[in-house]
Amino acid sequence: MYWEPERECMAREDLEQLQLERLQSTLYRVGTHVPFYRKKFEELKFNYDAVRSLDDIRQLPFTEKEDLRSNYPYGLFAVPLRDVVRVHSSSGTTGLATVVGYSRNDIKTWSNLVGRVLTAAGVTRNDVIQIAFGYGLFTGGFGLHYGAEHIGASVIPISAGNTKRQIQIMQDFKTTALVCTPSYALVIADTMMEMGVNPNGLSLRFGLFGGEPWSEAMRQEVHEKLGILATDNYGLSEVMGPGVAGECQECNGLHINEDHFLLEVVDPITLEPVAPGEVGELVITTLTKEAFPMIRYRTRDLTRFLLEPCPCGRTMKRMERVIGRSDDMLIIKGVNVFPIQIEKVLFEIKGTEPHYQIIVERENHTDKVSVLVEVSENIFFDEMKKQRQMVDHIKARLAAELGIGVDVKLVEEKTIERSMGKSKRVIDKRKL
Ligand code: DLL
Repeated sequence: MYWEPERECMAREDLEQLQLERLQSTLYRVGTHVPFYRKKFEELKFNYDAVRSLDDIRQLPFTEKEDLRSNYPYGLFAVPLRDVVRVHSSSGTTGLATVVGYSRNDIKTWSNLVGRVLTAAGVTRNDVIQIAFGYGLFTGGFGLHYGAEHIGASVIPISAGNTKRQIQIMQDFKTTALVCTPSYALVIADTMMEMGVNPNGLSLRFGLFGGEPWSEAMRQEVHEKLGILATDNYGLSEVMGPGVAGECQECNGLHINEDHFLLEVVDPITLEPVAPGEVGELVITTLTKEAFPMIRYRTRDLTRFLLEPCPCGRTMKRMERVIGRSDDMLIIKGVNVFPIQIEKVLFEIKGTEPHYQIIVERENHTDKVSVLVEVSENIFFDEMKKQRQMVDHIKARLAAELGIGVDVKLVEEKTIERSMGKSKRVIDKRKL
């Protein structure tokens, strides 16, 4: 049930003391070894010896993606390259790549934290775990792989793609846990149907999904189609990769590995802390990373802390599923809209396929949004009148959810490109 109960169920007071000690040593390390931070601390006349409480972190500057780019490739490393045993990189969808590094201890910590996430979701050494995340510079494949080996599960490092083969292997090797992005889980489920494979005949019990935002409605869909317990897990390469936070079997928010990361939720405009339990941008400080420590990294991910204790007994604070990135937020006629809100509605409507895309264009200086929705064959080939009714129905439901009207277009099954990894939900033609 727990991987490290002595940590995961620690008394709050002890946890905060540990966080403070680890924060102090992290600040000392970056202040002495990373010129970028040394300079920032000097400019601010910040004396890291004076840090006496966790709240003192608010005196520190934020670190942004741009800082990683301008110190490309190794400028922010806190150890010499000979002590780095691994590098990963996030290409991002825009701009230059960023590079992150791990010492031998960092890899151990990482495996351990992913071990916690896997255990919380129900995986044990008796499981056969199929890792359908890409292996490579992306942290998903290797991160989950090392964690799964660490807890003694049997790992199938199949990587992403070749969906029919995934299903064949799942049948032959008796996979019990599937690890991939939630959108790829749906692609696998649909391909199973096409192949006439009944998921109930498989050994699959758990699905650990992460790497991209997904709605509760999508979780239900995956659960129903694959007959598994689907949990969410979160992380980002800048602070480690997967293993930052993950859901337990309560499926109600992600436990943060707080002994290794200090999380804040701030207002993305004022950069001040939001009121407890309010939504804002997640800011993360690493507390144990050796090779690549990060101070107050602005993730751009929006979420909130859940303040209620969790029945599972873990004392580590939970965060709600990430609703989206501030840079994915659409402003339509002045209203803020996240793709996940559109997803929620589409998943609730009968006859739509769980595949959609949002197109944003600019016409006469105003943003125009159209939602392309795949519908099952019988609806697509139905008479015009019925199609029209379907479009009106979706439009009305979207308007009720979002508070503004958007255009809806029905498209045939398989029109929208399937993704093996992170799916691209929004096509922004304004920037082209
Ligand atoms: O996606 C790390 C990861 C891999 C986490 C596999 C979980 C499982 P990056 O490629 O650096 O790292 O992308 C990080 O992906 O800032 C979020 O915007 C998004 N993201 C990751 N997990 C979730 C999630 C990995 N569970 C970026 N829910 C993050 C919502 C997520 N968004």
